[in-house]
Amino acid sequence: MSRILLIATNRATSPYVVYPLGMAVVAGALTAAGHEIEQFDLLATETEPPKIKQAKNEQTGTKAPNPHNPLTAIIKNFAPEFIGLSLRNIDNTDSFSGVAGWYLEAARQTVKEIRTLTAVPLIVGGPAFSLMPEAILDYLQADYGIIGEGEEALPRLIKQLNAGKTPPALHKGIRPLNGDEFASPRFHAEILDFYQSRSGMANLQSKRGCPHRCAYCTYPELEGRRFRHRPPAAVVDDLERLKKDHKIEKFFFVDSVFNDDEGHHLAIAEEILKRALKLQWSAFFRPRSLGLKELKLMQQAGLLALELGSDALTAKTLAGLSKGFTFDDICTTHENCLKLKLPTAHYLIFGGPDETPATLAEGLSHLDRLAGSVLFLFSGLRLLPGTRLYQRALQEKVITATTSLLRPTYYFSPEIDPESMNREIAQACRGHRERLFPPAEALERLKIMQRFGFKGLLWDQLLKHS
Ligand code: B12
Ligand code: SF4
Repeated sequence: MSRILLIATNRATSPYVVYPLGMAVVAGALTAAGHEIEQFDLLATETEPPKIKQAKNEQTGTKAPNPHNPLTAIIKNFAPEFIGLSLRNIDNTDSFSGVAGWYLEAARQTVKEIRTLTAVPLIVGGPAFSLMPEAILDYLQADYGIIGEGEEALPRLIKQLNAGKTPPALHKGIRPLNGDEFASPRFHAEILDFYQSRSGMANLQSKRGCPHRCAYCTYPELEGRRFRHRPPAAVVDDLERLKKDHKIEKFFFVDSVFNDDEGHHLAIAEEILKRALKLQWSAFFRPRSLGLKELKLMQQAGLLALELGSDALTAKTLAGLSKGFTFDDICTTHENCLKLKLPTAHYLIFGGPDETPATLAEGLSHLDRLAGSVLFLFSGLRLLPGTRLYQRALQEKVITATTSLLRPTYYFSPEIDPESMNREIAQACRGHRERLFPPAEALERLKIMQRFGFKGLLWDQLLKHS
């Protein structure tokens, strides 16, 4: 058995800080396989306790390993035989952001820093990594990478390395795991405290996969094209444990889409109700088939607010994004939530496939139909491999087959001028506190709320205070 140090490299703090759940799940699987695990979170340790500055070597000007630096200290004291890096985000997917919204350079610096401290194999995984594994492995100069879920693939790679084999650099699970094979996350008390004190929420996954085929979306590529459900009892065991051991009562379900036609979301709600757990939770929803009965059941079980992937507000742009639902579906969902006083946020994307000046005008005129919701508006779509939008962008010669997508490249419909579109969107948002555009300005508003002590999703409180 081996000593393995897992490091969460994510330092993003918008829209709020999110607990490194992927690392915790991998830690759960490795512990179950009998390994000795330490978990280290860069954001938490750099923020609290206050960052300990690394001493500079006076002669060379290079940074000498500082024994008081938390990363140095953990590598020295734990003496890991393997290090696993969890990579959550490549960038912030905001077309207005420049280099500040790109996170891979910082991850590469972390790899460099680790290399000055130890020569043990470095293994990378996580959703960001899995989107472009070859390019990211090469960029980071790490040794191995796991594409997709880590529970089975990582222990297998470690076994091979311990047996003196020379496995290839990139690995994948033998097959997609069944829902009852997903590891239960091993939450780290101190890391959890850090995230709790800032966001007031923990996170959990109730299933993986998505059968829908939205044109830009990488989630089915990352998690598979069918739902794989964790047994509701296992999910609610985790919720119960978090409540009992860590006093956590607010959660976000990180499922790609929480409501599914097979009703697993309702089974989770029923299980929470059966155990009479007092919890509050939220999730991403698809604005279709969310009737009053279903919403009421979830509300009774603690559903606090819904984040809706509505994406577009005209028939043409909904079809361009292959959403598989209509503007009427969006309005029905919206009205049902209003009836139950359930706060909602709609995510909307302008400038996507088939956007024209006419659809823009129609879409913006439909914003009023969503009054009473928070609207997060985005301009352009981050192009990522493995999506249908990527193929379309190739056909439309927005990119070529050799364009590197490591640095963000955005798709804008060739039928619209992005700059004038952005001006029109900004104009439509003026005077509406709940219409958040451009994204950076919206996030700044949420940050101010954080400074005033607000926690949780934040946008739901924006609604209360508008
Ligand atoms: C839920 C979610 C959110 C929620 C999180 C809520 C919460 N409280 O946790 C919200 C809406 C807040 C959010 C925000 C953002 N998100 Co988000 N989010 C997701 C989503 C759907 C799930 C992430 C998750 O928790 N998965 C569950 C865990 C268990 O799975 P996992 O991390 O993938 O871990 C598994 C494997 O990856 C692997 N693994 C993980 N770590 C490691 C480490 C090693 C060593 C190994 C071997 C394996 C391994 O094994 C794990 C178990 O099988 C993903 C898309 C997706 N379907 O993955 C996007 C995703 C991660 N988000 C993304 C982005 C961009 C963001 C934002 C930057 C967007 C923005 N501008 O606001 C912010 C950043 C927030 C932050 N502070 O970091 C991108 C990242 C890619 C990219 N383009 O950079 C993704 C991939 C979506 C996409 N666009 O493709 N997000
Ligand atoms: S946008 Fe949502 S519903 Fe569409 S494919 Fe992605 S996860 Fe599935």
